[in-house]
Amino acid sequence: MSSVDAVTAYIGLGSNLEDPKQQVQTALQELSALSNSYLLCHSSLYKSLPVGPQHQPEYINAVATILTTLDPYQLLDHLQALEQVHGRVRDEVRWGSRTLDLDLLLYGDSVINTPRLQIPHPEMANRTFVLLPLSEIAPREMEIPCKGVLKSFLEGLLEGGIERLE
Ligand code: A4P
Ligand code: MG
Repeated sequence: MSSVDAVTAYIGLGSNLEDPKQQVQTALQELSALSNSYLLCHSSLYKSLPVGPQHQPEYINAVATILTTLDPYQLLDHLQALEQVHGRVRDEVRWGSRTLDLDLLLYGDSVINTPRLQIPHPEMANRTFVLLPLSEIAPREMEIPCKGVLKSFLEGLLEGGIERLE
C-alpha cells in the first residue's frame, strides 16, 4: 500500500468587507472541511488597521494550520475557490478591500518561487497581523524558510494597531 506524507501548512485569513468577523469564522469552518486535509488549530481573531491603502475598513485576521496531502498548487486552488464562494472581487488596487483573502503562508519547509505561488508568503515576516496570530499556534523556534526563526520577528513587533478579540 502506498501512502502520501501529510504536510503541515499555515494559512492566513483576512477580511474587511461584509461582516468580516463572520467571513473569517465561516472560512475557518470551511477549512475544517477541506478535502484531503485536517484542520489542526487556528488562532484567535484579531482586529487590525489596514496595511496599504488607508481609506478602507479595519480587517479581521487569523491564522490556521492544517495537515494536508494536497500539493501546494492544489491547496492554492482550493483556497482561491473558497475566496470565490465568499464573493471575492479582485480589483486593480494592490492590498485593497476584500471579503476574504486566504494566503498560503507556509507549506512544510518548502520554498516555492513561481509566478503563481510564492512560499513562504513574501510579506509574512513584515506583518503584525500575520505574526501575532501565527505565534499563538506555532512554535517560537519555528524556522521560516529563507527568512529566519519566528521568534526573531516577534521581538521587534509593533503591537499598536492590532487587538486580539475574545
Ligand atoms: N500568490 C502567490 N503566492 C501566494 C501565496 N503564498 N498565497 C498569488 C496566496 N496567493 C499567492 O493574490 C494575487 C496572486 O498572488 C494570486 O493570484 C496567487 O496566484 P490575491 O489574493 O488575488 O491578491 P492580494 O491578496 O491583493 O495580493 P497580495 O500581494 O497577496 O496581498 P496580501 O499580501 O494578501 O495583502 N491589512 C490588514 N490589517 N490585514 C490584512 O489581511 N491584507 C492585505 C492584502 C493588505 N492589507 C491588510 C491585509
Ligand atoms: Mg492574498
